[in-house]
Amino acid sequence: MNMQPLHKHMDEYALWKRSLIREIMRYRTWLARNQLDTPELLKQLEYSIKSLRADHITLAFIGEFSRGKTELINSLFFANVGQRLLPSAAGRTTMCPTEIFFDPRQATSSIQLLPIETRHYDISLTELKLQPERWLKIELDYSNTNSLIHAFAHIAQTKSVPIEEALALGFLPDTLEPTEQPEQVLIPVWRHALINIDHPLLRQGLRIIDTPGLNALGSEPELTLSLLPKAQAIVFLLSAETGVTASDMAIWQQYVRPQQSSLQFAILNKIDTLWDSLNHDVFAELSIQTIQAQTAQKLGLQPSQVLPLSAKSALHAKIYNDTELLERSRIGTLEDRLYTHVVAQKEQRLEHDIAEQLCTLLSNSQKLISRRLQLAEAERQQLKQQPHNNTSVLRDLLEQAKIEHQSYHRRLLNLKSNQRLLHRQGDILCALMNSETLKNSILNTQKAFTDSWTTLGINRAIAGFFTALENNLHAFENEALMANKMIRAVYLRHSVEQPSIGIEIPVLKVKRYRRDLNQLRAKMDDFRSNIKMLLTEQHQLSRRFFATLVQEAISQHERIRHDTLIWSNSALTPLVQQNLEQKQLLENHILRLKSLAQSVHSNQRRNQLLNQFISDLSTQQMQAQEILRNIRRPAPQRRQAKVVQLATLLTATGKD
Ligand SMILES: Nc1nc2c(ncn2[C@@H]2O[C@H](COP(=O)(O)OP(=O)(O)O)[C@@H](O)[C@H]2O)c(=O)[nH]1
Ligand SMILES: [Mg+2]
Repeated sequence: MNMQPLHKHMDEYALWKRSLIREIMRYRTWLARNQLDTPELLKQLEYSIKSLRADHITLAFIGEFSRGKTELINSLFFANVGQRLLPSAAGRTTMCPTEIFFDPRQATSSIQLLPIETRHYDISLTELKLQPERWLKIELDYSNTNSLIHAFAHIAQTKSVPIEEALALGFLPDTLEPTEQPEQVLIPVWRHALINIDHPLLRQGLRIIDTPGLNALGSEPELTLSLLPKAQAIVFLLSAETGVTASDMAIWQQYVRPQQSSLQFAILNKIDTLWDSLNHDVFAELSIQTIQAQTAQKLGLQPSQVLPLSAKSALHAKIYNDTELLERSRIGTLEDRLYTHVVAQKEQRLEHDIAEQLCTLLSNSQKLISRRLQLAEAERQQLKQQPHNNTSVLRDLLEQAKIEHQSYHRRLLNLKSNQRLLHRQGDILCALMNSETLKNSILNTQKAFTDSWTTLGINRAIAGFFTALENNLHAFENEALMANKMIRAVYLRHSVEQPSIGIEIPVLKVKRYRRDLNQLRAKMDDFRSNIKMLLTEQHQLSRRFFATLVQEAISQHERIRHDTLIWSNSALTPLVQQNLEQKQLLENHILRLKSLAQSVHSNQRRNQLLNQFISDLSTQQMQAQEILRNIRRPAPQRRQAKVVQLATLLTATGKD
């Protein structure tokens, strides 16, 4: 098994992304030098660079309090601090959801804290993140570990308030922690924490979400509805000490399982408590295996999907460089899985979204240059064979080139009008995802909410809202069908005219939107079936609905509009680009033939000019070849898989 630490892999991943960005920039320069840099293509390349730069890997840690989530985060990522960085102790420590990341745009490291009282306003967390004045900001001094630890201690702050106030803030009655005073309960001081620190792994694009237990998941629905779905992986923690309790099960079923788009890992933490009670290694191993199997069965997983480990021993082992203990903690297995599953999935997505598309564009440019080179080579041969009659040969070649040039010119004009049609269709599609339409339907629902005095009325309002969303998506799908028909027809026509095109037809993919909407429907149905239980106060119910499910509908709309806009601007780019490149090169070719044909040139001078041109073309081609080769280089993980394969092959051959 590959036991290399996670940060090494993240380094490789980040390096690979950076090399892709570098190659895109080189390609941009190459295009400019060859006068092939069209605004559409430049926009597309800019977008690729931006998405590579903004790429993140988000890991969310979920589980009941005291399962060791924070300890695991400390041991996976912050052991280099030499101490326990994030507060972790017996009982409840992490009181608010905490996002840890590095934002290079901010001048200093900081921790930002959102007061719990903001729950009184009808503002979603997403919006609050855009209002820095509502957060308490504490600057962090990264060189001083103690001051860091002191600042992080804020995450654990609690205060005592009357029960009614806790309920008004949205806490569910059965999750409240009593205090010594009657009628008073403990609640977190902060609602959410954002930690921005400069740390090698975070710098490479890793984001971590630490969560408190069930109480926060239940009272901060936006967390489950908008923050968790953005995570590539959810690490669900259990403790070998307690096994799978009822509240562990509730978290697993309500919050982890439904996040189908992310990878899920179930961790059986604190296996060191089994070492203590059973000194003999064989017994300890057996009892770990037994709990692992039981846990897997309860969660409906394969035993191999439950990873036993000890976060505490791992942290200790890393701080004190104890390799034996590190091995025993089994943290390596999790690091390995995070790498082989999470990073690999990301790599594949980037390869598919960015690298493949670039390869198509580049290999087209390259093919074209090869053909021009062949042409020039043929000219040179002709000139060599007919040294006395070369002006008429050149004139023939010139005629041929002009005819070819005409045909590209016509195709480009055609494409331009297709592009106008496509933009119009794109406008129609975007108009369907217009925020005004959605806003109206939200206002209607809001009114229906306030006007209804019964569960039934609210139920109807929600159903009505969903129907409006569904009708809208239906209309969108119909329009998308038409747009895709058009794109297919254009591409097919061009591939008949130029069989060498070999470009995958970029249709607008709409299936995923239906899937997203179906997931939203499931959540809304859930919400509706829980209304009776939740109907403590209508205002709160409504606030919860609008801050979460409606917010999600809004972001789905935004995502669709964003995708559609990009699509309608870029769907024809490969075709336009290809024709434009052909036309451009023919123009250069014509100019050159004209100048060669001028009678002032001696044969020798003609040969010189032609040689010069052939050598220029070869250089350009070599450069394009090199960029292409670099972009084609497999992502680190695929590369490694190849090396392993090769090594196995070599050993096998060696044995024969
Ligand atoms: N024995 C043992 N204790 C652990 C382990 N991981 C965490 N703990 C302890 O469990 C308590 C709760 O840990 P914490 O990380 O705060 O849990 P969280 O609430 O899930 O974030 C702390 O006292 C930790 O030291 C472990 O692997 N073994
Ligand atoms: Mg914690």
